[in-house]
Amino acid sequence: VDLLVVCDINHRLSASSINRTEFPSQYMGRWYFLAAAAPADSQALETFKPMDNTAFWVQESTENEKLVFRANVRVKDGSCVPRKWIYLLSGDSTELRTEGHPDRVTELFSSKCTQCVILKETENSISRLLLYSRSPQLEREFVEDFKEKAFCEGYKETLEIPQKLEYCPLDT
Ligand code: GYM
Repeated sequence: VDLLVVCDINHRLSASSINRTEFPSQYMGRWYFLAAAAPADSQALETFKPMDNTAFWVQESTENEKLVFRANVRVKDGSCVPRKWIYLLSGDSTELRTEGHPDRVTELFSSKCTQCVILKETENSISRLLLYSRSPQLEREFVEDFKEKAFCEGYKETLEIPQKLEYCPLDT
């Protein structure tokens, strides 16, 4: 963020508009990864730098309290790298755990963009914010709002996902 941001209450991360009654059904289906933020010099964004774009597909598992997250990452060299994670739901909470990553906690926050969600991933005191949208294109004000919120929460390094190449096919 290279402009002056006066941080105020509107920049705080909030989960207040997350519909807990519908949870998690409102998050099923297709998502696009648009931006990420991390503390300066944390290296937490390095993993995303070779990426051109990533589409996600979220579905209920046949097992209770589990969700299947599939992704197909378009790498800048043109290749497609499919990925899959199992997320574990915990009772009434909107907090998620990742199978195979016992120290990773994922929290959900709302975005100014109503068709978006912000995820906060924390693992061993390192955390980062991730912005996902139902649409691959987002108005500038929503990307800027994400960056301002991130900046004001101490995540001073941000990365926008370039999306210069086509999306890789997503098997559903
Ligand atoms: O390829 C790197 C990737 O972005 C790393 O991030 C993750 O592995 C987190 C999974 C992202 C899931 C995106 C789906 C959109 C959010 C839906 C929220 C679901 C809550 C039940």
